[in-house]
Amino acid sequence: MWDRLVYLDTTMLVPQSPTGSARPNRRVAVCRTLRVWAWVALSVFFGSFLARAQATSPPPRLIELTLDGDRVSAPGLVRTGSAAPTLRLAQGEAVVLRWSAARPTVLHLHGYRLAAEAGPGKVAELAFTARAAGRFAVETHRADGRHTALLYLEVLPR
Ligand SMILES: [Cu+2]
Repeated sequence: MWDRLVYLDTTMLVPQSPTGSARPNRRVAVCRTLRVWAWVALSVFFGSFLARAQATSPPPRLIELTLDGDRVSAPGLVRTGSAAPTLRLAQGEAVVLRWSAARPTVLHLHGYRLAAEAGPGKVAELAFTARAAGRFAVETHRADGRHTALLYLEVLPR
């Protein structure tokens, strides 16, 4: 935040007169100083507001998933027949899907455009806030080009 403030205000810190003379117009200089202080006051105000908002938001829900072949296991999965299981989230919920996989693969969450690599000794994390409601596939993308739906995320609207 301070970097941006300094960047925005470097031109204001060196008052220049509109006529280009070396001696700046006093009213212009005062006006620019007031603008700098207005920026400082606004930055402090919004900075404290942001810090308070971050302090009150709960930590993301961690969901640990294990991939064995194309079979996913995790607490809270809903299975219906042989189709890929469903994991339900509430819209607005912040989650981290932490994947362990026996074989190297890329996990791709459609709709949210998130992907991460998992494999032996490599845990993948898909971290996001479920802003978009709907049903979204999580696919495994293998090195041989095969894409398989492992899981569906259902984000239930509030
Ligand atoms: Cu995909």
